[in-house]
Amino acid sequence: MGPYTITYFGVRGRCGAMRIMMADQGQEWKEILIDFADWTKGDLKASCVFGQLPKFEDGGLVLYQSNAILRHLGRNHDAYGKDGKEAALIDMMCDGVEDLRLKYVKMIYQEYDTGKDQYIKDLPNHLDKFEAVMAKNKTGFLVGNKPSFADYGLFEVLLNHLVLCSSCLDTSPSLKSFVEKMSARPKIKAFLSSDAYKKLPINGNGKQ
Ligand code: 6SG
Repeated sequence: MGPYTITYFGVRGRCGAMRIMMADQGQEWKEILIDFADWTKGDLKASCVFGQLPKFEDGGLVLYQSNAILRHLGRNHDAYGKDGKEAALIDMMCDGVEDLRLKYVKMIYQEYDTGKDQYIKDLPNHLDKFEAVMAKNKTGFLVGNKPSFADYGLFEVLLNHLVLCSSCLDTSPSLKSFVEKMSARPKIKAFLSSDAYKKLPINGNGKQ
């Protein structure tokens, strides 16, 4: 396994969850931060399978697509359930997190000024679904009894939503407790208070 390298823009964006996951798993990684001027030259873009970042390297394995990278880390670090059934449920939750992330990203990048208030009003409808799963499982994680890659994804997207609206979890006690417990895990706590994490904006357009 490894060494791991992330190549991405200087934002949390699509790498937030994988960075938190690697930190929590005690895994070190290298960062190559790309500025937009270099990106527009086009050479790196042309070399990326889908013309996009992040790019993730695990030794000689080169991966694109942030959720594929999270899954790979799940396999490498035993964070993909205890059997096939748990793995299927974790996949399902990861896709649910992706749906929420896409709504968030659309609002941030395309309709922040006109759509933010409505987005916040609609948010309980989306968060309720995760609240129900979390409450039902009773372990403090989405599936099984330890964090999976879907938990890191959910955790990171919830952190972003708390910046958007600090009261957004007030009616979701299980999610609130999940965020508190994940934030208090020693390696996550250390990472979230590091300069490497704090210096990066959440999104590429400065909105949050
Ligand atoms: C952008 O969309 O940062 N990749 C992005 N943009 C550049 O030419 N499905 C995959 C996945 O999950 C989505 C990848 C994602 O991995 S992420 C990409 O490659 C392109 O398409 C969001 C992000 N946005 C910031 C950004 C990049 C270019 C323009 C806006 C850096 C920040 C501002 C300027 C440079 Fe900027």
